[in-house]
Amino acid sequence: MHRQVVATKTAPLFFGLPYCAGDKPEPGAGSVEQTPHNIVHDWTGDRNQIDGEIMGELYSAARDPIFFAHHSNIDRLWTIWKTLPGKNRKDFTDPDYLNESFLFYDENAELVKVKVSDCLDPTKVKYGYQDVEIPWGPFNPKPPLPKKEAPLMKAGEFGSEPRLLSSIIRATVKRPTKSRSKEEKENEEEILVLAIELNTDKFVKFDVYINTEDENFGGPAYSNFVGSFVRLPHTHAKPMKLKTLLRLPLGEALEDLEAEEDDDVEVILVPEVILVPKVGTGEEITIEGIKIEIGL
Ligand SMILES: [Cu+2]
Repeated sequence: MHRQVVATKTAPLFFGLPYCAGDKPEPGAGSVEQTPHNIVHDWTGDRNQIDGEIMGELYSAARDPIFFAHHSNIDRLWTIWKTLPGKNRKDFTDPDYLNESFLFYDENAELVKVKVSDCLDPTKVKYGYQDVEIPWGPFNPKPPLPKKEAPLMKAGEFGSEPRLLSSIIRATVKRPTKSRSKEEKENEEEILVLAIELNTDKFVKFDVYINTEDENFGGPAYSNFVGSFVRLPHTHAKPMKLKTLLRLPLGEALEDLEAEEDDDVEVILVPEVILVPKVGTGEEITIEGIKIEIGL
């Protein structure tokens, strides 16, 4: 939660890349959509009934009462995100987004049109959130794996050939710049970008770590963890191959790992099939490329 909400400091990284009429679908989901949103749909669903009436299925999710608690909490996280420090924690301002409208029936059964811009300020829709402690606000990560004394083994560049993510992928990725000032880091983020191809009727999850050789990865409590990719299957539409991006902020993890002066980053992709072997075939997803860029 800390990496997905606190360390994710720009709108495109948190909400996802803008999707406009005429664009290819799913340009790249943001952290709030993937984890916590998608993964909670999966955890409260049932993968054994993947085409059943479950939380992990787009068409039936809202038939489960937990759907409404889950989505209310996602809205709450959105509000919390906007109050955290940082100049790039703002809603999108593109008029295409603000003027997009949806039709609903109100409490008098009258059809009403609601625009996105009507919903961005919770006080306008007459609700607010209780001020509660955020357990994942401060982050005291466990010590990096491995410890700083030993030089990190380099895996070598990813190369230009796509690779199936059926086992762990390691790659050395060049950083476009290093030793950035505090102000530069506040203006723009250092972003790991993965180009992905997947099958839309399959559940896909993998975790991303940096600068570790340990096979025991440790999980998200370690500073080496930078984020996850989670996509729910859409089994009621025609299955197709989909190209998308995963974009993860590296800034905070590089600080935690004292790796800000390094020329490159070791990237480790851990598919869920490795951690939970009975899930998936390991052939749901292909990584087409890995790079690091500076931006929003
Ligand atoms: Cu949802």
